[in-house]
Amino acid sequence: MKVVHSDAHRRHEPAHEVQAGEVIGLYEVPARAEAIRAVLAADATFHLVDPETHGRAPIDAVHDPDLVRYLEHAWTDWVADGGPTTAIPDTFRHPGLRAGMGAGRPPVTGLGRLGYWSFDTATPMVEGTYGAARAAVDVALTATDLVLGGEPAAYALCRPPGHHAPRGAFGGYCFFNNVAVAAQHARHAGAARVAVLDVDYHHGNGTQQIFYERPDVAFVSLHADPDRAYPYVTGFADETGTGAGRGTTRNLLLPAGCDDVTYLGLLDAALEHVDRSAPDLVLVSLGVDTYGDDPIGDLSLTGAVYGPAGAAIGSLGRPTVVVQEGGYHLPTVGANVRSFLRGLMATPIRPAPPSAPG
Ligand code: Q9C
Ligand code: ZN
Repeated sequence: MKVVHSDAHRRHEPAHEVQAGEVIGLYEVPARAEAIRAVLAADATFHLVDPETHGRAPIDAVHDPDLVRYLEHAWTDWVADGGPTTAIPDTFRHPGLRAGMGAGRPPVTGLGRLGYWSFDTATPMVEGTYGAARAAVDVALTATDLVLGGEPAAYALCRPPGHHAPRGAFGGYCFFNNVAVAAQHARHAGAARVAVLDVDYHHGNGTQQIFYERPDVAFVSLHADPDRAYPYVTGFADETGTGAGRGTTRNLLLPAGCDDVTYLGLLDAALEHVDRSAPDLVLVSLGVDTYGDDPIGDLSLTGAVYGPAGAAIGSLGRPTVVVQEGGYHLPTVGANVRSFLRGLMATPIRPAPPSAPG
């Protein structure tokens, strides 16, 4: 299996994040991606390849172009405003602030703009962040091109992750929604129907928001109940899509302490939704923060779950792009990703249908 990877992620290394009002060490560290890469590089089943540059157009097709333009200049704005070496906002665009008064005008200072486009304090930015975020999109797009070109499956080692970024905001360690940009790119390249299966511990609120009204892109997510877990305000079972996208979104909730057997049963239920959407291409948002020892998760999964989980997804028999999201337990993150990918490869997958210009 081909593994798409870029070194650009290393320059996204903020000093800290703010969680529940406290300054804490970063969870979403460069060592995560380095650990995954080292484990896969040592296994002859996997072949590392560089991403190809796709430019800004595929990102603008999914995100508010004003957000993309903001992120491009965010660091320069921040420095011009006298900000310190790690940028974290202190004032957010809460809908209640201007309720009934119209949209107003976007702020002009670096600090003001940061809170205008961000939705949390967990997503610090540094000088190398924008380059890393752009490279992560290229990693996802290149892996998608490989699968559209006939590879049965490919792995995008994205960092920073993407699934929390909606169309017009960033947060949750995510800047651009890598998997959503890849899904839209696949549609544009000729895949008639695409499904995103999100198995990160957290709800993929950004991906859900981007495709909520879309009949052609299904979103199925298996995650910790938002009544106890980030992002708290999305990911409930009664969110099933709207308008033309009615019924194309599905959320399945995991209880605290969820074990391997319960998990694999719920994954099967999620896979029924994926299969029913009859996708030409499946994109998996893979987070291994579902692991029992993950520092920000609360499930009880063991390392033995990831092979069978990958195999269950592989048994759909559909071309599959795996996109890395979360997973913060450094000693096991590489092994768990490897187990998942090897499980996925255990079942033969039909190649994607030849792509037609869309
Ligand atoms: N007390 C991803 O896994 N902080 N993002 C949660 C919980 C933000 C996770 C705080 C977690 C973001 C891609
Ligand atoms: Zn997560």
